Amino acid sequence: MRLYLINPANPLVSILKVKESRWNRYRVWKPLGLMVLAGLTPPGWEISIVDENLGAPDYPAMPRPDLVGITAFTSQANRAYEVADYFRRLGVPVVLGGIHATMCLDEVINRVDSVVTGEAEGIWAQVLEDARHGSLKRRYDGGLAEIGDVPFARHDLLATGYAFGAIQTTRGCPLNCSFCSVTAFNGARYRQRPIADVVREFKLIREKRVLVVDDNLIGTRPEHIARAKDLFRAMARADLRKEWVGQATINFADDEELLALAAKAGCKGVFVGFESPTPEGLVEIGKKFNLLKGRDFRASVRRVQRHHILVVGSFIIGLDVDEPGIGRHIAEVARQYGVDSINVGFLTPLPGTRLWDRMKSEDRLALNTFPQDWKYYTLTFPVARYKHLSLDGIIEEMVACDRNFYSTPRILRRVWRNLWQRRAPLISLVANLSYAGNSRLDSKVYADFKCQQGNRDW
Ligand code: B12
Ligand code: SF4
Repeated sequence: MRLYLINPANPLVSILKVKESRWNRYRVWKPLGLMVLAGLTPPGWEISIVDENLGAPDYPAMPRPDLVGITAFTSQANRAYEVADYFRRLGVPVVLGGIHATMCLDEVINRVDSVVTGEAEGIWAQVLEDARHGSLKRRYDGGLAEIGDVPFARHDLLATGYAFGAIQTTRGCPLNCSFCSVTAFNGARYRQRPIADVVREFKLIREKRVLVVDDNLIGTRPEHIARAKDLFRAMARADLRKEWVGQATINFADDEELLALAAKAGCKGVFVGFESPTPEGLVEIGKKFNLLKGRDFRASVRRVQRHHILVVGSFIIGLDVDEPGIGRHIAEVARQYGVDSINVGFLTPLPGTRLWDRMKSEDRLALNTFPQDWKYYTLTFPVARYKHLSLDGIIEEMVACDRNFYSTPRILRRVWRNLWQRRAPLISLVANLSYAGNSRLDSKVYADFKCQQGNRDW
């Protein structure tokens, strides 16, 4: 039985534009969900993972599969449906799973043969068995997996073409920020994989550099942090010789021992969600965690950096409290914090989030012809009606923010500082050049976007 597992591309996602900005080569990440699905697939199935992000596959030239499984974030849904149509026309059954299928079941169910909602660990074997007998059900629900049942991802598949390997060590997040899908999809209970499994799986990864995809690597409570320390100790003891980057909340900076252990385990960079430069903004999105009394972001960033770990700050433009000038304000605040690079997105109501419910009920989804408009739900396009910012206005804020933070002298200053302080200067250079290149690309993309969308009702 031949199984294709497909990750559809969205041509509007700028980090996939490798030709236009060669630094993006280092930022095409592996579709870990499909590698885990492959790990769950019993022997007897011949598996190919097709990542369209590596280039357009020639499906007609490929052998006919017996089953196709497609994954999709919301921004990939349109292409997922095109691929599904192609294979269904050939009479090949198509199963769609992942976050979009879970959040938009009613839309997805009419476009494929079968939908799997939730995490796949508890249900995939059943789906395959039913497919083998030609008796696929329309819908399966995997719910939340027992964390000890997460298999090793198939790191032997997709072994070339990427700068980074990928692994997951925890699932879920208790913080439930209003714009984020993680709590709705993976649950509020923070689930940690057995440490021995994580260490053994790390050893299967061929790349020297690894992305730890966890949404919140260390968690929020003392017992989470204690487990994170145990994990880092075990990784250091195993002498993995990997360099890795991950995502964490700012409490990562609160514990010197944790930072020292993370660095010893190979941590080279951490992506931190600051989200808004103002307390009002943090209250609006429900990230009160960042507001804990006495928090000094600049000191926190410094503490992380002293362990030779880069800090990438993530921010959002378009909150109800954001007024003209927010773009420059974010760039300035990020400089004051001293972060090594920033990633700024437009506030985007993603289905299944509290933000979606609120904006939809207030009739503020400007791009609302679905499924066609999903391709713009990448966080790199304004898709909603923002309280104090027009369509032109919010784009200008984004451009001003990028120009300010990624001006050539500022990039050079940051990279020089990284070199001087022995803080992953190469990764910093690539991250800065890639972000800067993409913001230049984005300026062109915005011009086209405004031509196409400007006459809609904003
Ligand atoms: C790593 C990651 C990325 C990587 C992507 C790597 C890749 N190609 O997969 C990068 C950095 C490129 C990325 C980009 C984006 N991301 Co992202 N990303 C994540 C993150 C942190 C982890 C995903 C992951 O690997 N999980 C681990 C695997 C094992 O889990 P999984 O993929 O969910 O798969 C399980 C199930 O879903 C299911 N399953 C999945 N696919 C299938 C298919 C079938 C057939 C079946 C049966 C089951 C199944 O089985 C798996 C095992 O249980 C998630 C957060 C999260 N917790 O999901 C956000 C997340 C998926 N990203 C998100 C977003 C918004 C984006 C962007 C649009 C914007 C951005 N700038 O971040 C872009 C879009 C990229 C695009 N191509 O369109 C949102 C998506 C929300 C939504 N409704 O779509 C999430 C949920 C984060 C959030 N804060 O809300 N992302
Ligand atoms: S944004 Fe980060 S902290 Fe907030 S719910 Fe999502 S994963 Fe958790």
